Amino acid sequence: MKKRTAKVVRKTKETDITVSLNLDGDGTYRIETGLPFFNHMLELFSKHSLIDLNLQAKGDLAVDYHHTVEDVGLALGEALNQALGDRKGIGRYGSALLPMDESLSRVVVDLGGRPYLVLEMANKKKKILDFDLGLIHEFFRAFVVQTRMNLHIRHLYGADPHHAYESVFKGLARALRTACTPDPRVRGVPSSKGRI
Ligand SMILES: [Mn+2]
Repeated sequence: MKKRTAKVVRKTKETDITVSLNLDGDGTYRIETGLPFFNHMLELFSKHSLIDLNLQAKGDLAVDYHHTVEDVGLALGEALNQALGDRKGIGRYGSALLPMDESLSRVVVDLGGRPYLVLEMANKKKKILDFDLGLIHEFFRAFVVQTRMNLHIRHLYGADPHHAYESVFKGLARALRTACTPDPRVRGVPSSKGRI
């Protein structure tokens, strides 16, 4: 099979980001964004998607965490889009119901090329330490646009914000793992239109 890897370097006045990934990996990661909670979420994502991920981001964290989180979403999405190539032979769809203690999330993915995000969190907590959880919305928005994916995330219930977001990121990992995996019965692009 053709290698499904990508490397993206994204450098602006606000952030300097390098992402390398291997879609057909075993979930090996090296992640440093300068934001421990965000690192933790991306590490879970790599581990459970089995996507090898090396992500190094240096951003203007002294201004705000916003630029770094959003730009990591852009760079990661761009890398995923590149690694998926022409998307021939993939399953295209994937979904997961993922629990983390008292939390449950439902995550549904379509790699059909049309960017869309629905994100609804039953957990309304705004912060974990000094990390504004609203930034996760910015991350996913950037991510779906660059990946060209439709992503529906619904955190159904659960009081602890750490568990809530952990179930979301693990759910994304599992759903994406299914959607990216080649299906030997799929010939060409998995769309009746003939292109994605
Ligand atoms: Mn944790």
